[in-house]
Amino acid sequence: MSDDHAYQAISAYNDNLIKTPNIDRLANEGMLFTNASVTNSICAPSRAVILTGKHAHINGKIDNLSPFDTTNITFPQLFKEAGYQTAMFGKLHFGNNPKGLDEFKILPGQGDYYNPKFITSTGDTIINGYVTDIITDLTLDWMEKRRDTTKPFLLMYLHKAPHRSWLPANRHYKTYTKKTFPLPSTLFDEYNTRDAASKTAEMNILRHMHLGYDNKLTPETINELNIAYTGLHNRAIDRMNNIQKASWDSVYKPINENFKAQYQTMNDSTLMVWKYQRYMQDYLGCIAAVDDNVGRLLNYLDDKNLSHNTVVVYTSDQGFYLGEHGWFDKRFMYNESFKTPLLIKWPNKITPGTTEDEMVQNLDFAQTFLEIAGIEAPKDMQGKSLVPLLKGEKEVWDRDAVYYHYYEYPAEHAVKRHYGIATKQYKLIHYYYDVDAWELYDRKKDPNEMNNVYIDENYAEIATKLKDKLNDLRSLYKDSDSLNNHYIQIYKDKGHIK
Ligand code: SGN
Ligand code: CA
Repeated sequence: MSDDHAYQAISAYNDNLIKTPNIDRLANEGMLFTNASVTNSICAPSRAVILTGKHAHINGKIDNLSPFDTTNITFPQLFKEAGYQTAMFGKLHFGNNPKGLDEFKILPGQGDYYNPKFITSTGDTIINGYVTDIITDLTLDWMEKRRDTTKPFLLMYLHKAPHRSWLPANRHYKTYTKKTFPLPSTLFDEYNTRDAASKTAEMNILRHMHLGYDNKLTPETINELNIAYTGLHNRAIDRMNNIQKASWDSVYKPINENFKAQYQTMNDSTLMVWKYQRYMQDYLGCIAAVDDNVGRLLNYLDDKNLSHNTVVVYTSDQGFYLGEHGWFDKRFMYNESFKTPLLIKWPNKITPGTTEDEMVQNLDFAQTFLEIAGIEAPKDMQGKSLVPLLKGEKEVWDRDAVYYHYYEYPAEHAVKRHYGIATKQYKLIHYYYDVDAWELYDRKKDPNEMNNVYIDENYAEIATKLKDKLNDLRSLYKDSDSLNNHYIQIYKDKGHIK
């Protein structure tokens, strides 16, 4: 799993931006899910849903800020009880250590790209190097030296990349900073048909992405150009040692010089395009290292003759905006952050090269993994095992809608609280708490979700039906207005809102 990896940046889904031959191997040798989504598009809540098989309102982890309730049963605990050897390496982002793992080495919070610190069961340690390579080194070290070959294993290999603030490895920033990427058709979206939530969100590349922190202009450049200061200096860069920093400067200083030379001639639109290109260069540069390292791990499995009976799953904690609607970040129920990559390889069970467009969610992962391993899933898990889909038995799959609920507001990026329902054809979203607004999209006619048709008379009947269905889903998953109020009250108690 990686963090904030948009499906648009995996060549098995879309090869306009980057080639990811190693991740693509999982699609070529297994199944590519084109309609996989999350239930709440933000990091720690997504991980909690994956681990517990329960929606956020049930497992309690509604946002990145609240603590994870460790009385929840997580699937690694069940694997361990069933005799599996279990291990986790990389980013968890929970504030507490994982349960049910024989060994873990995890990053504190978001973790760092360069010379990162790791939390282990025996204390903290700083490891020199680049985080994506290190997480793989730790994983392969465990596989090679401490894996008990008499037992089956569950390994959670969790990248920090490509999370903000996007610091690529030296071998990748040298090439990616020279590239130019195609602009998304909705880069200059002005949110005309949408409700206030899109207009007030703070994740527009032109207005909210920081020239310093995100785009790597130095404080000196920003001062010299008298730019009203937007964003802190990127402290993550300060972790580099002298050699790493000298290499970084050899590439990023010329970028600063080049920006200085053109700044006076820039308008909003050219500045937007410049920021988008800088964003893509660093973001995709981070993904290039993820892809290299996925290759290392897959090759290891091949070399040790483990591939034939190992299930490999690649996913992200959510999707991400790569300039669509002018945005970066996630949180909204619109496609780019609602959907998440999902590629699964299961030799002799999945027909290689299959594409599956059924609506599946991260909510389904725990029950899927448990069924694959022949372990009984607790009755109160809320997903559905994907095993029938993996085996090509589509006729037993009867899901026609999925549920979504985002909570973290007021907070960074200012995305309002909302819940909604998606079917293959439509998406209905309700923004609540400080607003009461509905949006409806015809996903088939309007795949970019540019036209909110909620007030269009032609869609009145559809809207009513979808509202009924949304209510049914809320009852099925035991969500309610009183739970909304409960979680709002927690923000009030903590002083996040008045
Ligand atoms: C950090 C980022 C945000 C991001 C959240 C959540 N800001 O706070 O841009 O939305 O993480 O991301 S930063 O200034 O610290 O880079 S998540 O993937 O962990 O949910
Ligand atoms: Ca994330």
